[in-house]
Amino acid sequence: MLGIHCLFVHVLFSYLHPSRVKPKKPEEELVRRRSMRLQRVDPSGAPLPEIPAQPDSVIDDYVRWGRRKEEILPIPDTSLNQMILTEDAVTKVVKNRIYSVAVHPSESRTLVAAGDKSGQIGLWDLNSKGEDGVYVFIPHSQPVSCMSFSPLNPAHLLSLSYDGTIRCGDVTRAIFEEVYRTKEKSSSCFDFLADNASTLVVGHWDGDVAVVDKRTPGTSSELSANINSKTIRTVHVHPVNRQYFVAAGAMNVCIYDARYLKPNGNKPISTLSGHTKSVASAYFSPITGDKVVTTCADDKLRVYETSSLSSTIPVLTAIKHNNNTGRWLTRFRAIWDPKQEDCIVVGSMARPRQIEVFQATGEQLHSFYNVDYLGSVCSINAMHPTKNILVGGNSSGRLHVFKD
Ligand SMILES: *[C@@H]1O[C@H](CO)[C@@H](O)[C@H](O)[C@H]1NC(C)=O
Ligand SMILES: *[C@@H]1O[C@H](CO)[C@@H](O)[C@H](O)[C@H]1NC(C)=O
Ligand SMILES: CC(=O)N[C@H]1CO[C@H](CO)[C@@H](O)[C@@H]1O
Repeated sequence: MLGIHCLFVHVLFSYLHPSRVKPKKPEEELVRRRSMRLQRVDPSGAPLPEIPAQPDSVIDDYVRWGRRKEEILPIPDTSLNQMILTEDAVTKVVKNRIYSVAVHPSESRTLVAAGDKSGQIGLWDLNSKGEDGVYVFIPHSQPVSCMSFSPLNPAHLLSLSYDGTIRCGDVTRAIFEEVYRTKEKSSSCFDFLADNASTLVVGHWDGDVAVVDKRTPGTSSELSANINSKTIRTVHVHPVNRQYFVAAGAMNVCIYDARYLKPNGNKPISTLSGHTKSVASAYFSPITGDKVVTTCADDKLRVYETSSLSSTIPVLTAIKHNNNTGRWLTRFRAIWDPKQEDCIVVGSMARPRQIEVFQATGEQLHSFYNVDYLGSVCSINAMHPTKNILVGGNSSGRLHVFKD
């Protein structure tokens, strides 16, 4: 009924074996190549010693991309109270400020990724002890602002960078293939248009969007469309009606139909009105897409009702939220818990340092904090699609993982 999206994929996720990758000098890691092999480095950038080759350990993993309808959590969700942060769930995974995080959908292993300001991607396997579980790659030369594991192949991590490229990293082989490259532009965000990840919509800082088909040869887009926005910070595809995407940028947040995009003169289907400063993000609610949450520099999170798309959609709820992260911290982006329809998760300036959870009505449901192990603002957060796992990234490369 609600278009609840659950795809059951049996995968053989052959375990990371970086020792098989020949080390290369950092100078060789030039972005120009279509495909790159990368060495293992520690988060400060220094190469790690080779570890002896080991037989591939193959994990028969069970990956799901969403909960079954009967598993969707009731509201309010009390399982949030069971999620805690322990000392061993805080680690530095990348060198610099975190711009993006992603959680691998595996239900048997906890595997999280962070992308940083310098172009590093750190992958952390929490089932390995301490820093042994951290793998760092440098597939980009500028901030990695958007990442997602591929729904088609869970060993693939797609990453987008301000350097204008999207790469598809096979993390088991440390090969990062270029799937998209813009000409003289900088990209900000992407999302999968087709739910099998064959096509993508990509946002650019100059206000254009591109549609990319991974199946066509080369690394250019099928279409580049000017959508009359000064800039685009996020694009996000409707979870059910996948032709719709919401683009957020300057002060405008608009919904478009990807089927009718053309190079110029595009008109939005809907405009989400009321923002008075720049918008950091806009995301559809995960199961029905009936709501959108935005994060704006006017100190408000706004929730919109998008079950029917009229040309102007007024604010349903505005939630006061201090956005003043200042210059040195990444801006907040409120996300939805993918396991439920009505649960907004966002970093916070409040003390003790915490990650806040709101209902779409504005009521605060919960806050994640731990005075011993969470001592900083987590600007960028992500949640596991089926398990109780929340990852918060801070502005010096550290991840904090709350779980039950
Ligand atoms: C992915 O989806 C597209 C559009 O829905 C379809 O044309 C294509 O055949 C699919 N590809 C795979 C590998 O399933
Ligand atoms: C990130 O977190 C670590 C550990 O919690 C902390 O030591 C560091 O100061 C934090 N960085 C920032 C920029 O807050
Ligand atoms: C209303 C308000 O104080 N908004 C602030 C949100 O954060 C940005 C910087 O991160 C400030 O410039 C705004 O003044």
